[in-house]
Amino acid sequence: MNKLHKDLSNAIRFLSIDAVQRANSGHPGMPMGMADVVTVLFKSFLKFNPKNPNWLNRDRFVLSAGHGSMLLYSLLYLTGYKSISLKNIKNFRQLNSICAGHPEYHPGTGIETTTGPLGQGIANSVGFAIAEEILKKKIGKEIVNHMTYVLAGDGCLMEGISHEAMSLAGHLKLKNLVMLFDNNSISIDGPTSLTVSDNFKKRFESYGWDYILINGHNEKEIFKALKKVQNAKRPTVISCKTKIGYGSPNKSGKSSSHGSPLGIDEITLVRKVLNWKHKPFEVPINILKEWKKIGHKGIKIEANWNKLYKKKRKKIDKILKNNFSKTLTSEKKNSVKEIKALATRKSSELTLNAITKENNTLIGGSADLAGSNNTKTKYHNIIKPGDFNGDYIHYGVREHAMSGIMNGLALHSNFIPYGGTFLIFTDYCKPSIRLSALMKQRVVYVMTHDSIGLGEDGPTHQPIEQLSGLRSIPNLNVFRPADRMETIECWELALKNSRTPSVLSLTRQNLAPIRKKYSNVNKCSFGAYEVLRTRKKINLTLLASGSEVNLAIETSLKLAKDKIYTKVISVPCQDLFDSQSKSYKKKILGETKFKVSIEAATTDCWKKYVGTEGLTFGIDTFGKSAPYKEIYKYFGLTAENISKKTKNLIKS
Ligand SMILES: Cc1ncc(C[n+]2csc(CCOP(=O)(O)OP(=O)(O)O)c2C)c(N)n1
Ligand SMILES: [Mg+2]
Repeated sequence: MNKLHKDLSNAIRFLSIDAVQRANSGHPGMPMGMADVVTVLFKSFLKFNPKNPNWLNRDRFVLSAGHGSMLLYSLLYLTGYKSISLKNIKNFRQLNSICAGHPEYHPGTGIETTTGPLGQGIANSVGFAIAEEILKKKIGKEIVNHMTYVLAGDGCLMEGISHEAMSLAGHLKLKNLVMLFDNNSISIDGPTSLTVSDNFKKRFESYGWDYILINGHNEKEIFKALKKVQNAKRPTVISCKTKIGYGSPNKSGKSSSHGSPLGIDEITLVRKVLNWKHKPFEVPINILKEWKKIGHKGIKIEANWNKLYKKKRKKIDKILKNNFSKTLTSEKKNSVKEIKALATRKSSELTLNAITKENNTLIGGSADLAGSNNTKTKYHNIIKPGDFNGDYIHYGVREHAMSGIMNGLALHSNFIPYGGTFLIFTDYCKPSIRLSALMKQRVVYVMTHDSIGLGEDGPTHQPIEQLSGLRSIPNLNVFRPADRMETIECWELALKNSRTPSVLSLTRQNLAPIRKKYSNVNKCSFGAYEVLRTRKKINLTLLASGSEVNLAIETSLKLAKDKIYTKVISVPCQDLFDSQSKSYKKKILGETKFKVSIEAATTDCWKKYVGTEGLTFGIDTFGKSAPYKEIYKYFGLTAENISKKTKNLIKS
């Protein structure tokens, strides 16, 4: 083996070994096994500039096997990224270190996405690759022509999301996507023969991927495979046969090197085997220089690219600009002219119709429910295999991959992805929704059929605990609009919040309009606001969201007949309401002793508002299969039942 290659890859190995040992925690096996592959990739193929990690046309390198985070930190440090110093590496896994246990996305650091939950990085990388193709179509192949490389292990490929994402990538013929499969046949419980007997070649080829099998420790084979994929016609898996913990005499090839420090004695032996005579964390100056040289190459490459970019910059900026406010304002003005009852999924479609007319950056889609989620508009062009002149993705029945792919689309550049399915199937999207929130990405989840109001499809399809679960995810706005005006306002908030993902929970059934006047203040931005009061001085506060706001109004009017006076508060977004000022919250919640909530879902997330004195009306069991009005009755969600129980409460 070439001496330089050996030195370069051993630098990665020993930084990883030493950092894990010092932290007394972490995963040395994967970086030791994949060091050869990534060395060749970074040295001879990857287009990147450590001095500008945000360069639009950089190749994306995604570490889906996030437990091997030290591999990424070593590469970033060695090639000269400012984000990662040797001191940071010595602080691996310590509080607030950029070198966190698993890679955590921070813009401008070289860490392209947050990984660790296995398989997510694969879906992200499909999103990156789609984004590249779309952007290339929009602004030209001289400006956008980069690759996406994703490093995935046995674990990533066992996960369901890998099947969904790779199947779609193959279908779409994403030739700019390369997977480096760390085919070491070891995972935590031992050899993968315990759990997997897939024929990888057949598996990937059946998706429409090319498959190249190589020895992942042979520099020449690695080079040849990477050279080949530069002109691929389809996505490619380079299956790298590697030894986990390469170089460790007692632990290589064994799961014992996967996730614990090797131990001082073993590390001494590895130093002997790999002939590495340097102290912990010491990378000899000549080797460091070689690595820095590799990083340096990108400066010139980007500078040349910049000459082209500058010429077209104005045009590109125009293409990538997001400006929805005017359109949304005129939508709001239009909406008050109509007084028809509408499902909020339909209101969402009308909003999307308006904003997709001229927009370049919204990328719509749905997991095989376009007609039910109302996500596709007449202005969309559909993305097809090998044809990326579009802005709408038919994700197929692949909710999890859709969500992970949307994260990739959002991370790539200026795109704002939105995708639909039924609210019940947020359970199939949840790991990726959580990552949208953690990574502060503007991804919009359009979740329709949001309660028992969907009717006959029954309890398997009726969300009950989903709203409550989603509301408990930090940095996620869960919107449940009550009519067309609120739907437009919620869309406006979802699009404006560039660092918070949103779930739009929308009805299948029609809802009568509540807001009949145009207001230039976005009332949903307060999270909760008054829509009705039956007298100046009131004895009760009724809180409701979405389809139950009309029910609250009906109840309120009924109670007024019995001289119980109320105000009705629409709560389109608990997350935003919870972040309002103390005085605003007091104004909403502090006026009456008794408070009552109504939402056709679990009641726990309303208890914080109604307190011990109040009542919650909702559903704390599974739904029912029947026409929806009957189900509402069955669960006591009627003005009659609620007003009766409320009267008793006030009298008590
Ligand atoms: C979704 C998910 N499930 C479980 C884990 C815990 N986990 C981390 S690594 C790993 C095994 C991965 O095996 P492989 O990808 O082959 O990695 P290697 O041991 O070869 O480094 C598991 C189960 C995880 N991180 N994510
Ligand atoms: Mg493995």
